[in-house]
Order: sequence, then C-alpha cells, then structure tokens
Amino acid sequence: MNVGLIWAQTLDGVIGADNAIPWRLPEDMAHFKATTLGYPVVMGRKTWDSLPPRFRPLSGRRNIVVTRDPQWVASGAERAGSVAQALELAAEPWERAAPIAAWVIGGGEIYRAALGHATTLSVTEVDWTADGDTYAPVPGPTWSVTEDKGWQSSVSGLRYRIRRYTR
Ligand code: VY7
Repeated sequence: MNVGLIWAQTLDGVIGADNAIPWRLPEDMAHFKATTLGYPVVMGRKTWDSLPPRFRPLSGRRNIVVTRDPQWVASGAERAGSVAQALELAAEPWERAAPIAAWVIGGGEIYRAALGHATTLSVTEVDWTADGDTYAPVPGPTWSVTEDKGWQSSVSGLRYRIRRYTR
C-alpha cells in the first residue's frame, strides 16, 4: 500500500502555530487540493478542528479522522483510533492497488506516526521563518528528492518550492 504525506513548512520546519498555518499561500492550497482530490485523506482531530467549518469535510475526498476518543463523530467524516487503523480503512481492497492509497494531511503528531508507512512525500517549503508550535517530520536518509519544481513567487509575495520525495 502506498501512502503519501503532504505538508507545507517554513525553512525551519514549522507547520503550525495555535492550530493554524501561520502564512497564506493560495498556490499551495491549490496544489494541496489538486494533489489530494479523489484520494482518501487522513488527518488528526486537531487538524479537522482547524479547518474552517464550511470546508469540512474536504470535498471530493473520503475524510478519515484519527482520535483516541471513541465517542467522536462528525458529519462527513469516518473515525479511526490510530493512524494504522486509518490506513486500513483507507486501503479498502479496491484502493489497495492505487498509486496512492491515501494522503496523510496532518498535523505534526499524525505525520510522525505515519512517516514509517509512507513511500511518497509532497513538501512545500516556504521561504520564511515563523514562530510555531508544530513541526514537520524530518525525512531520513532513506528518502530522496525525485521532483523539484524550483523556487516560485506567490501572489502573497512569499517564495516557495514544491518537492516530491520518494523511497
Ligand atoms: C488546509 C485550509 C485551511 C484554512 C483555510 C482553508 C500542504 C496545505 C495543507 C493543508 C494547505 C490547508 C483551507 C484549503 C484546501 C481546500 C479547502 C479549504 C481543499 C497540507 N502542502 N498544504 N492546507 N482549505 N497538508 N499540505 O490549507 O486547508 O482542499 O478543498
């Protein structure tokens, strides 16, 4: 089963502050949507809470939310008790053979639990430093960059680059 992780980070590895993304990058939101559309998305409960309610569930995708709370329910989402269980749910027989069975979309705790299951990473680096409280996982030496779209300028004025890692 192929699992992808997708995140955006500052040069320092910050992905979040106070349960939000501390920058605005419309091009990255478009990249996120285009990459994940049609695939199951796995996220932690705090990430679910961080989405503006009008965007929940993320449209055109199965939304699987990881929480230890067995009572948790939300309209449009499936609950899983662990990342491993979420990936089992995502990998229904017909999805097992797909190029990517699921995209893990955050946040920090979930990325760390999922990295060992992943074969693909989509990492947006934002040329910016920000204070934060949540960090991206660090791809180890088993990973290599297999695609790099180079530095681009956002309408927001920030520079960013989108890289794909595989192993
Ligand atoms: C998360 C949102 C957050 C706040 C407001 C709107 C990469 C990103 C994420 C997660 C960017 C978000 C949104 C954007 C996506 C829309 C719905 C509205 C959609 C990630 N590289 N970038 N992220 N939405 N995991 N990885 O902006 O979402 O997809 O339909």
